[in-house]
Amino acid sequence: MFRDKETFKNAFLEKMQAVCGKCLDEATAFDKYMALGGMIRDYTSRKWVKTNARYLEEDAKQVYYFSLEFLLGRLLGSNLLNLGLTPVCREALDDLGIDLNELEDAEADAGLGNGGLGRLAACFLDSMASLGIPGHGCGIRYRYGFFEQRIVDGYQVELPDNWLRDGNVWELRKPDKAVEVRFYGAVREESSSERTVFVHENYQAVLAVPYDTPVIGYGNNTVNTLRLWSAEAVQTDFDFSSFSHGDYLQAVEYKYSVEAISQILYPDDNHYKGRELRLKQQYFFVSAGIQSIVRTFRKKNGSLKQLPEKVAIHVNDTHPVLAIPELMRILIDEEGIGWDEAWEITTGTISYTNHTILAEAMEKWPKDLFRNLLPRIYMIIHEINERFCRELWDRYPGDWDMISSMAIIADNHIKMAHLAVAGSCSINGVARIHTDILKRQEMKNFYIVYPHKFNNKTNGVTHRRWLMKANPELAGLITEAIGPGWIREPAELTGLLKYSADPSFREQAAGVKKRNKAVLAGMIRDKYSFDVDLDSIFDVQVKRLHAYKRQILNVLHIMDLYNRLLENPNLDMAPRTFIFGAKAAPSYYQAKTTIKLINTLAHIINNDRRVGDRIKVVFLENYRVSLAEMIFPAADVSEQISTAGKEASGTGNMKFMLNGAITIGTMDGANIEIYEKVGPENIFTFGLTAEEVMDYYRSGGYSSRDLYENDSRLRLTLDSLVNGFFPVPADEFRNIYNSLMVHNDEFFVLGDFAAYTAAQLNLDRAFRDKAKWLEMSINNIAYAGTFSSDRTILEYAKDIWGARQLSVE
Ligand code: N85
Repeated sequence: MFRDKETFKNAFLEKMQAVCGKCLDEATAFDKYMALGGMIRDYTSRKWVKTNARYLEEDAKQVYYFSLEFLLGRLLGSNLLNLGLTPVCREALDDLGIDLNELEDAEADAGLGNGGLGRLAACFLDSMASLGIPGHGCGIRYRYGFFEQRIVDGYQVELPDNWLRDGNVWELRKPDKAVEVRFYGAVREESSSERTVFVHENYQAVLAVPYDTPVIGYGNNTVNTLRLWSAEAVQTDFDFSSFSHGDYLQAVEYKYSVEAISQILYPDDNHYKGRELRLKQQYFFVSAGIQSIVRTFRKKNGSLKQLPEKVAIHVNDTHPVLAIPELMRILIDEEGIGWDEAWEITTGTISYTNHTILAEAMEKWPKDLFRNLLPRIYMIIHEINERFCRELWDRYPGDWDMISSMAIIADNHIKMAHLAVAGSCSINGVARIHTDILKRQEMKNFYIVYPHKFNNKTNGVTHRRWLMKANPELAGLITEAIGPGWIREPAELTGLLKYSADPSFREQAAGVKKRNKAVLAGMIRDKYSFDVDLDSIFDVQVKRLHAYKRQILNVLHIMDLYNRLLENPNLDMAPRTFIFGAKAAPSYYQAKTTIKLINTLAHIINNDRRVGDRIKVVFLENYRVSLAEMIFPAADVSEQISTAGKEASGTGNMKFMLNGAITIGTMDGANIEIYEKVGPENIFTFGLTAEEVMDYYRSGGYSSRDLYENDSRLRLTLDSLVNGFFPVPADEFRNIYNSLMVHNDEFFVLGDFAAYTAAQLNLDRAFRDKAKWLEMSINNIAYAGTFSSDRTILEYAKDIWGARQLSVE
């Protein structure tokens, strides 16, 4: 259709007029983006309809990935890539004097997620479509995405992310597919001789309206669906009957309280807060999603008994776990199925992924709050718990400790992870060490009772967005060397191994890296008005700000290096540019102080002529998907320095590796599997192991004070947090100092300091051996194929979902 440049140009100009009512001369970059996006969406719609028709005709098993977060980023570039239209589009626009990159930059990021969990969901959508797996996303269409971060005087300031302000070309509103979701009220039981019927009364009804976004597969005609739900008042305008009764305010209040449900994304990462609105969000999209699945299923199939054969529902962490009681409710109350059969259908359909073992992220809802908001769902969970505990009692009579540790309702709370394991057919962790910790510690008793449910699915990232789109020059170089096979079979990247010793290939790879560094450096110059050295090590830590991720360890190393440089201006070292990007949860005080600390340190170092250009520190404002796409290709070093045992997997580590950066990291999460793939000669590992960390937690014996007393370098750096070294109010960084020194350093920053600085020295030496460094870098790319989300999704499809690949003509 758009295979040649002329047709593309004409179609674009026509769309331009139709969408914007303007000719090219008057159009802004955003107008042009909207026209191009609209054109691509129209082009996609035929494939979309065909894909759905094919799924129906084949009666193929459908996968629904339920997630409270989908961190998509921008869609124009990846849609063009997957449709194979990038070259023709670029040429056509060039002819018209338009720069495609500028149009891509006009698109707002869809930032409907916090971090790893939300981005994983987005990578999975891309892989499901690209592999031809009938898999769809289900979530919330937040009016405001993840906040925009500004740095003012070194502090984080949050601004609302009004991403829908100028419209969204990719979505289609489907009012005819709207469903009703019910909150509050009471349940009346009506018993007849045959059965008891439960009637939900005096509820508040909310209309869930779906917006569908196409998820385009790579070169395969498959277009799956991401369905995001928006909350609306049941009567679209004010309720005039109550208005006429003088209840004007009540009508307005109702409308706003309903719309609040899909208004904002909670900005908490790995931290749970028991807010009623969040519970409303969870039930809202889960109920809407399940109702819509059942409705679609019913059109084609008679009995819901076959649901597990035809549908797999996956819940991304515990946030959508109400899918379990909601499906039970529909089967029992609306379909008249008995409990046992309903339970078999439900547990056969639903599977669950755990993403964290941090205690503060474990969701548990106060019983009273829950029962008030969702009375019928509460009854069902109560019954699930009764039966579950009875079953445990039968198997482990008298073992109260075991049973109470596993109960779904205990201490006046509903424990969502327990409900998830009891009500699903599969529970998986996201990297080998994480799954092992789940089995051995966090979910030990559940593993004893249901060993067959537990399995590991090591995370992955889509190599299409994170290599082909983000780093087209490197992708081109790889294809030149080993052919294009790796694009469909990323494991074939190992073909690069024989090029890692090839001087000419190394030179070319070095050239690509340098040009990518120049692009990032150009952005830094434009935005922050200072220069960074392109020959310096670009040492990058980009991720959410969290104590367990230990940005502080990185900071202490920089402070120590700075001290050493001042002591010895001739210190033999490669110049370094330390780059940070991180958002802190708005209410996470210590995380916000850490941002101020990084910025204050950057200010001191970057303005100190004594260190000259040997070290620079940059904090990149507003870290997000589109910025990440500029950062990973330019990185030399990937900082993955969490306390061992705390980072479930990490996925940034994989994006860095895919772009030839070398990891300095702890034996944590997927770092371990990266280490096993690349071998000790291609990675810098250091620090306590997860076992050693556990031993300290169990048996004590850790003293940060002793480490401080015995290490003069460490003393020097730590003291400068509180001795007036920084030009800030006296106690500005006291809480950081106290967490390390007074509260005995929960995350073992001091304990790993010596090992970390030693690893950094090794890294510095390796970097200065250019040939060796390039060899390491190329080896990392070569081994990155395993960490493509295509590998991950094929494992989910085979082991958990029983879903098959299906080609669309
Ligand atoms: N987990 C993660 O991103 N978690 C959340 O975003 C999250 C938890 C949570 C709890 C990451 C309550 C409220 C909101 C919440 C892990 O930290 C990574 O190691 N948001 C892992 O790579 C990633 O999930 C993908 O599995």
